[in-house]
Amino acid sequence: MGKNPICEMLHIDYPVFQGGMAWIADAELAAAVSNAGGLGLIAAMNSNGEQLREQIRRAKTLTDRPFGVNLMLMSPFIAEAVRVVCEEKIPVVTTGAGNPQQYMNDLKAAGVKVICVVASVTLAVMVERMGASAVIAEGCESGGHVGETTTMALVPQVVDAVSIPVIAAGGIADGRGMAAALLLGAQGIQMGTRFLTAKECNVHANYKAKVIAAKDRDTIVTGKTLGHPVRALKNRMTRAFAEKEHDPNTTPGELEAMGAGALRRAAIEGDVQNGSCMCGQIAGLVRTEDSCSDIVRGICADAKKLLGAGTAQALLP
Ligand code: TUI
Repeated sequence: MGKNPICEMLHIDYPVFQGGMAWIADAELAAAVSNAGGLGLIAAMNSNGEQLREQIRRAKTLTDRPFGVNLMLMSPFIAEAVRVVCEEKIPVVTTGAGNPQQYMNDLKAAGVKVICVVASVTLAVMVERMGASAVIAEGCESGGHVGETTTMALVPQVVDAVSIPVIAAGGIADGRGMAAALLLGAQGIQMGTRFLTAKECNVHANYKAKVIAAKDRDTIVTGKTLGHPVRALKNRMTRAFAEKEHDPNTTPGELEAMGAGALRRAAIEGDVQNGSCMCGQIAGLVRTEDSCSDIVRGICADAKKLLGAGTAQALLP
């Protein structure tokens, strides 16, 4: 068995993280991914401190394995979420959609490992200096909030710029994607879209069905004019949003109002026409609803085969 630095650091079997999908990544999904030997993460995004604590305690009843919390830095509840993570002795957090600087000291003082999602080399270097334990280099193929650089271009540039481990994200949903990421120099992967259709994922069935039906060109990025571009499946909502966004008479407030509550509408209520079905470009490859265990083990086994015995020995368990 090879030694993978991310597996060693986090006491997990496979270097596979589940993306911290807002309104979707709950205790059940996180526990299922952790039970499969990967790293499950509860999304703190839509929860206040006490709701997050409830999810954390629920996950603790569902798994004895390590799991983490994803901190969305634009969340109105971010300060409470950081406090609860420290109090509940969560071993690792991932951060996204911003610069984690102001929370870094508290998290590290509480013994929490901080792994930051970055969309640029600049931020990767900054968070390494702040004490991040690893970075997740997320390309713009991802669903949700995206940067501008593709995974193929971003990952090797981040790998060369930092000395901490790099996890690749964006556009990865099978063993081929994982093998490619490892060859680019990443030491692990994070997947959102693939886990969105997992059996243990509680997202609304309409949302899952739309992801499974999606083809390669079915996503679009909207919200660039607001400063937070978001990738989601094309639907009535994204068409209306894109139209408004290109109309010079539209105010930013009107656009913000259109976006508010849209993810909840799709993920919880199942309104996949008027809600936001955030999802990555790799959706076209995701055709089945599988268990988290089949996903994690299957992808690692396929990647290992593709890489060949020598390379695989060094990179995978
Ligand atoms: O955060 C994500 N994906 C998300 S967050 C989210 S919730 C949301 N809903 C509506 C509007 C906006 C967000 C849905 N999906 N991924 C991690 C990620 N972080 N991707 C890109 C970044 C990123 C981008 C710029 C991180 C830092 C950054 O720069 C910040 C700085 O200050 O330099």
